Amino acid sequence: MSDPTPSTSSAAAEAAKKPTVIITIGMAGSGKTTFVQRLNSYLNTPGVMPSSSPPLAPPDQEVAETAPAEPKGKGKERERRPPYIINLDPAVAHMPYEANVDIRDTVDYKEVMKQYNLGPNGGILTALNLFTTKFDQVLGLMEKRAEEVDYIVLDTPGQIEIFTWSASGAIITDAVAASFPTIVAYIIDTPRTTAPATFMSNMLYACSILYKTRLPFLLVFNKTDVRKHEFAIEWMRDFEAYQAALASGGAQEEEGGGEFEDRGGRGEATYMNSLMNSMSLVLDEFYKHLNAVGVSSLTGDGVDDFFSAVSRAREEYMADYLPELTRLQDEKASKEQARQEGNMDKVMADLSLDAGAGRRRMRWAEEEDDVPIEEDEDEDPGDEEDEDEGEEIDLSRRGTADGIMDRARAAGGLNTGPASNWARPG
Ligand SMILES: Nc1nc2c(ncn2[C@@H]2O[C@H](COP(=O)(O)OP(=O)(O)OP(=O)(O)O)[C@@H](O)[C@H]2O)c(=O)[nH]1
Ligand SMILES: [Mg+2]
Repeated sequence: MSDPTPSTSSAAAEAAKKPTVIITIGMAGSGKTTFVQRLNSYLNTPGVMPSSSPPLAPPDQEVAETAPAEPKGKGKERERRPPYIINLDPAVAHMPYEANVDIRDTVDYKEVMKQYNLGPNGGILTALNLFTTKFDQVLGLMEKRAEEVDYIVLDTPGQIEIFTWSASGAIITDAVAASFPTIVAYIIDTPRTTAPATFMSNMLYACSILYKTRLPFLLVFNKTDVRKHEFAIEWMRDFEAYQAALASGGAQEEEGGGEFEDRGGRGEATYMNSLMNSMSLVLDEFYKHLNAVGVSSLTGDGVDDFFSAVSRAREEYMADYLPELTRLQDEKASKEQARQEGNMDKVMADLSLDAGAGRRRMRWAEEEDDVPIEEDEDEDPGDEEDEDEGEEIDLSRRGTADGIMDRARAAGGLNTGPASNWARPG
């Protein structure tokens, strides 16, 4: 990380006063909406917020390096305050919380489907795109409420790719992250990720979102009331444990297996197994940068841990993301300034050229009875081959106005009537 510059420290001071934005992302049915409702009910219940003690992170993670002793900018014993909730899912049928901003109030995705002749996913995507065109207003509302809330929570559409791989998702994420300390909470359906292959595809997705957004990232293993998430923590901590589970095929047998069948049979080295083996080695590095918590959105178990992890992720935003953002903004501003100065230089150069050309034209005009001449069209008036294009021009014979007029007349481009008046170039 670079040394703090004045703009970095002023941006940090500004950001320290702002609420934390939590963007919930996850596969369809992972429990995003229920999770948002759980956060809502937790923050609406009188009590104090937990401190930023280490959450259930993979044990080999060097927590001390990324976690400062206490969160800055906010008191240690913070009272809970109701969050500000934004629903970005136009297709949600039942919403257990009352959103402060609801995309459904702005766009009706079923109407969008009809008007644009789209299927459900296309309709949701287009509805989100339409809403994004107004997102500056949402940002304005968030800024307005910034003093009164500690958390702004975003619920995203069911189909994960609608938010994570669409232009509107990127615009919303970048806009929010540029204005507020922002973290991504990646919700995982724990009981449905017990198969090593499903676990891996979920982790790959998480990895792609982490590297795309570069925001502080929290893995939230949801539905721990149904299945504890310890197995996942162990797989993240120890790739050999993951590979052993893969080899035994044990996890795939639970709850009907995952999305991928172990087609080679128990323990047999299939292509899928060898791919998963390699991926587990690749993802080992990725896991080191992650915080993971187990939560039950149904019972509320683990929500304290989640908020502790959020405090730490906020610090991460301030320490890593914000200086980088400020640096990029400064870089962009100085590039823009350089571009404008370059344009100005070009304009000045053009002006001086024009001034020179103007003087030259004036001289010629005096010599040639005030008839302006284009250099490459001027030839000897007496020459038979005058009309041929591309012939060499003898400037020394540039001569009388008559000659010029003859040539122009011969070329058929000159109105030689009494009112003839050539437009002057430049
Ligand atoms: N047992 C259990 N069920 C949960 C939990 N969280 C969510 N569910 C259930 O999981 C289902 C899906 O939950 P939602 O909150 O709608 O999931 P979502 O990710 O918002 O779904 P989409 O927006 O449609 O993708 C519902 O039946 C919830 O009741 C949990 O912690 N425990
Ligand atoms: Mg939902």
